Amino acid sequence: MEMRFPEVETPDEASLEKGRLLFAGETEFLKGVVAMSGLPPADRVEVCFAGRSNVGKSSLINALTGRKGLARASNTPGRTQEINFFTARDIYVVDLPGYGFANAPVAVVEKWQRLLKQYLQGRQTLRRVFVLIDARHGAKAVDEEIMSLLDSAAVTFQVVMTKTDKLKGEALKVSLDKTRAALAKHPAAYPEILLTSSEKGDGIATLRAIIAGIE
Ligand SMILES: Nc1nc2c(ncn2[C@@H]2O[C@H](COP(=O)(O)OP(=O)(O)OP(=O)(O)O)[C@@H](O)[C@H]2O)c(=O)[nH]1
Ligand SMILES: [Mg+2]
Repeated sequence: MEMRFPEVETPDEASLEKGRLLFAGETEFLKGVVAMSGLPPADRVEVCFAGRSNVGKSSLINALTGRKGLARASNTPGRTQEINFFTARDIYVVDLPGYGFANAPVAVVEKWQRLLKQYLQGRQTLRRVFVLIDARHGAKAVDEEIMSLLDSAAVTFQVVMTKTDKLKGEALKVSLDKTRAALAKHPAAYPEILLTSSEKGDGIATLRAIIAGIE
């Protein structure tokens, strides 16, 4: 049977408005966590952004909230070094350290990776993991590893292609098709793929609506 992974269609007006409202208030930084014991109480819906270092996780959170400096983004891979919790009205939005290459000592990177995996597998209220993939590079071995981990833990994830402003039409389509093919092997994958550009704002309203629709 052929499996299809469609792109996300534009949500209806009511969903877009719900998404806009979710991020229209002050999104606050709550805390940065370096150990499982530091996690805030699991008492509300939580979504997180995972992906390789430099893929654009922090930039995407800034784009969602419309606040450029909220999550620290940087050209230096490995910028985000803690599990950072933000509160958008009644939900937690979580920025994660990148996996894969990071400009930090090996022992430090291993410590983050351990924490990251514990968090992804063991957080009861984590409703959806957004797995960010650079539209130019596609899914790499480390992405496959994280997606398999999420399959095993039965945590639903949805792929978000980032930096789509860096690719033109046909190249973007090729990258999207490859990513679809990679997703076919992952039972925990949400079927629709999001195309975003934090730089240009593409896909941001849609992502807000998706997050607002998660219960
Ligand atoms: N052109 C373009 N550049 C982007 C986009 N999103 C992020 N970037 C750039 O990519 C670099 C990395 O962005 P970050 O948001 O810090 O990436 P990250 O995934 O949080 O990285 P780590 O915290 O190191 O894991 C920065 O220089 C951003 O300006 C985008 O949509 N388009
Ligand atoms: Mg970051």
